[in-house]
Amino acid sequence: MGQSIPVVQEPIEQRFPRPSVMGVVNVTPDSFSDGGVNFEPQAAVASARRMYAEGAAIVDVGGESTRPGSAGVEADEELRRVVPVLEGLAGEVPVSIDTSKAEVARRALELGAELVNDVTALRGDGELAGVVAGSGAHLCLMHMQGEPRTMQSDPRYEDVVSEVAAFLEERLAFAVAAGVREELVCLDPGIGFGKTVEHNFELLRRLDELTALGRPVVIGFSRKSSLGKLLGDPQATTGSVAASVGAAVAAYERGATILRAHDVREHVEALAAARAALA
Ligand code: HH2
Repeated sequence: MGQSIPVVQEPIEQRFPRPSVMGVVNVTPDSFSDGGVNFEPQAAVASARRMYAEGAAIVDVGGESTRPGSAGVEADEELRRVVPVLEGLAGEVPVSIDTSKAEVARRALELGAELVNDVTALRGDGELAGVVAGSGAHLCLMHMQGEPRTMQSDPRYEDVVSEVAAFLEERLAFAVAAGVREELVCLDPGIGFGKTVEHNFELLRRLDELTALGRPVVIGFSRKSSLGKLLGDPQATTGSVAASVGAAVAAYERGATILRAHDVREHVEALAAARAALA
């Protein structure tokens, strides 16, 4: 397999002005809110093109669900899912690859992906840090307590915000020590990854403690079950579009830079209004 050509990327702050929307395209049969919708490559490519036309700054393509309870897929299967989509978007739509696997990231970067979004924050695959550093790509480091199979069984923290902040600070230092330029890294508290409804909202309420780490913050509250639970359904597995938009606007006002969302048009429009009010 060939090497991806290192490109000189702009710092995250320049490439993704506040607020920027990251569209979500899950090429999976089982993602928690859009599973199956974009499983066919043509459908995924069409969704990604639409999201870009609707104002997404980048589209996050993933071939493995990390929903609560999921077991994960092998690299071969993940590649089989995402490669046709990346080929269909190459040179046309800016792409981020949602993966924890070095092999998948390497291929995606060869096909033009500009950001690696790793929900394990470089803890999952020992080779991923080197792949990202060597490519000069942007990197998103996300917090998760436990692993997807069990993470929602009984998440506990002494103080969720300071623990997430300490974790992200440590993973940022790890990435930089591995050769990733700090200005290319953004940080994500991992809404719903080993967290209760209260933990998730505490993270939004005290988002300034995460922006204080000095890196742009990504928030992915879109359609997450905490929103459905907040609105009164204790068994909810998803949340509404309206609640997602509300959470994204609140996150933006509290300092988030990139909002990861399935319903791009609604988020872009709401954030444009919020931005005008804040400017
Ligand atoms: N959430 C999901 C997946 N990847 N990456 C970042 N950086 N932040 C997030 O909050 C985040 C993420 C889960 O959502 P989704 O992709 O819609 O579902 P699934 O993991 O079931 O495919």
